[in-house]
Amino acid sequence: MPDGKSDRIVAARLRQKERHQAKAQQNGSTAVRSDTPINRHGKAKVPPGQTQSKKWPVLDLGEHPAIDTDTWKLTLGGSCENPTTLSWLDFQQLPQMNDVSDFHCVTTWSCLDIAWRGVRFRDLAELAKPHGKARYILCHAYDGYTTNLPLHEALKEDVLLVHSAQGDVLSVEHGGPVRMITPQLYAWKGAKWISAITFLEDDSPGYWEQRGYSNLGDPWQEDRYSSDDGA
Ligand SMILES: Nc1nc2c(c(=O)[nH]1)N[C@H]1C(S)=C(S)[C@@H](COP(=O)(O)O)O[C@H]1N2
Ligand SMILES: [Mo]
Repeated sequence: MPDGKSDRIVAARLRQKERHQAKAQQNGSTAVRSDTPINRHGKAKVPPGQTQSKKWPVLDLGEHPAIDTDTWKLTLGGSCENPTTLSWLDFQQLPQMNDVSDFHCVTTWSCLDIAWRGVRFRDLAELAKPHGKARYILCHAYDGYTTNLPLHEALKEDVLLVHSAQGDVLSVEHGGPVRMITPQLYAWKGAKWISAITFLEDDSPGYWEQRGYSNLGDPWQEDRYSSDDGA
């Protein structure tokens, strides 16, 4: 994890969290207009408090690890019957899905209708066979980032580990060779440069979850920040 640079990024994002919480206290909740377009889950395509961005911003801790497909590996481990490490070739041999979904960053921008190609998390879980007691996952990335989510959220059909976006190879700045996407949750739940997924019986907060972001991050509930951390 880089020091100075990521510290400044974290400080700026925590200031934004405070501004957002102060404003939300003044305004109450943001209502969704009844004529807004809806997504495949029957929810507003642009969640409350979000603004559509035509360009896809790059947002991370400032370090873009250069992992080529020869060295990239994905390790599935923790509470599962069949811990395994996949090479790029192994990964390419799994069923490849195309999907179009939206991308919501907690800092209030949303990108709509990104065309993805990759492997469903669900298919990876089928390989690893999580134990019945496994209820959470923790995703690890090559830049040292981590993020946790409930296993049942990760198992939703549009949660993918993608290697292509908008018909092109996923660029390094957006998390190539492989990143996760979680369209139903804020985008910080999708690790760029993903390196490992650990199945857990007990929840374990990731990078932003330890720094005052909410544990679940449901954009339609504006579940952005945890309120009990005092930050
Ligand atoms: N490895 C890693 N993954 C990450 C991050 C990060 O810093 N490192 N930032 C998260 C955040 S806060 C967002 S909004 C999205 C941004 O993805 P993008 O840069 O492709 O827009 O990546 C998420 N995944
Ligand atoms: Mo984000």
